[in-house]
Amino acid sequence: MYETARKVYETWGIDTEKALEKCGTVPISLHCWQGDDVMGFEKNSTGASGGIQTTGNYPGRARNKDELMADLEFAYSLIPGKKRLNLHAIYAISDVPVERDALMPQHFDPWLEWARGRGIGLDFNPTLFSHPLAADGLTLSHPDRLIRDYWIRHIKACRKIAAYIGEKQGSPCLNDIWIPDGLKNPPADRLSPRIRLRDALDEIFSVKYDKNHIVDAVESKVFGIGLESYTVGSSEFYLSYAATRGINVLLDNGHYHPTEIVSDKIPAMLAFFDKVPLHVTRAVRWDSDHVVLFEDEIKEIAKEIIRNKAEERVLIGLDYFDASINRIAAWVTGTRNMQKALLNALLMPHDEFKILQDAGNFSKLLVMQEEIKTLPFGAVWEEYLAREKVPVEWFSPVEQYEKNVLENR
Ligand code: RNT
Ligand code: ZN
Repeated sequence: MYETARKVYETWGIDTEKALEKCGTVPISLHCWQGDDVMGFEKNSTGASGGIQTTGNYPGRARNKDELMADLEFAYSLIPGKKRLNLHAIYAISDVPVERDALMPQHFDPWLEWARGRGIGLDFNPTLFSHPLAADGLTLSHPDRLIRDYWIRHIKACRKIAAYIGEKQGSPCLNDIWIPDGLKNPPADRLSPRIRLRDALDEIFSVKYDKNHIVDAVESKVFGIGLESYTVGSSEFYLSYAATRGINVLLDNGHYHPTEIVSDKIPAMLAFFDKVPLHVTRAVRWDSDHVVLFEDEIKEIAKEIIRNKAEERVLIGLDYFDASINRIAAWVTGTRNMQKALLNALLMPHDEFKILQDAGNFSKLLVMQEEIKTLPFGAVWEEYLAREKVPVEWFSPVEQYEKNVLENR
């Protein structure tokens, strides 16, 4: 089937061999928090709060580092291509409880060791939710100086950890700052919290690190659960902040109004920013964090990365948490779908399409863009899986793992 497909693509001037080779080199950062419903390893953790929520109660959640590492290991064995791992600060490994503003690089040494042996790069996130000092939905923009200071210290600690990880692993570690800050009901003052956030960030970024070790990013959103009327860290706020401070904006495709599309934001950002980190998710009517599927917007996002040759500038990470299905199936299918979208984008004659656009030949462009949708993509995808030595049919092993491992938890 692959040989036939290769010939079909050849008539379109597309080299499937090149596409297969390239696809395996584009890293995707898996979010560790899909494995345990964003619980983390802190004692007495009750799960995600701060405008986000995991729904579902599927059995088998990873309850500690050994279970999470084992589940990740198994998931990775079913996913082709180059993988990274995205950690949150609440996944620190320590025998004694550590306050978040006292976290240190050594608390992530076991993760570094785990990742190094598997050729996996790490990314990082400060955790400014699921904590008593974030209970009223305000952190860096809190009117109370002491609470702001606590979170400033936390993020400073996290940047130090991320820079340490980046240096140790020899590839920059993304440090993505997302805060829940917002209000449920109409605000009396929309500006002061933003000034406080701006100043807190300035204090955080007054510490300088080597850009080869850390990529600093801020992540905006529209609203969170229970914080529907106002979000301090809005898109305009962070875009302006990042542009004036020389850092980056992370685009989470669940964090915009439903008719806004991140695929269009990527090239807009590429015109100005060196790096464009992503949280790829599936937003069902709102920021619902559903598993990524092989659907139109994911395909468009992948096209913007591939046709702009931005594989090294767009940092692909995933961000969803579905506890209603087998969590490993959620990881594997979401990551595979992102890879499918990349391979799909690699199998398109982008240069020819650009020529048609510039020549004003919109009839031919439209027709070609539609014709290409029914080329034998599936055969090339299966060849990719075979070369990456991962199974085409991967659900039976997941069922086995559920029976042998997850059901015993
Ligand atoms: C929340 C943001 C944020 C979190 C993770 C757990 O709306 O998307 O990225 O999902 O940090
Ligand atoms: Zn996100």
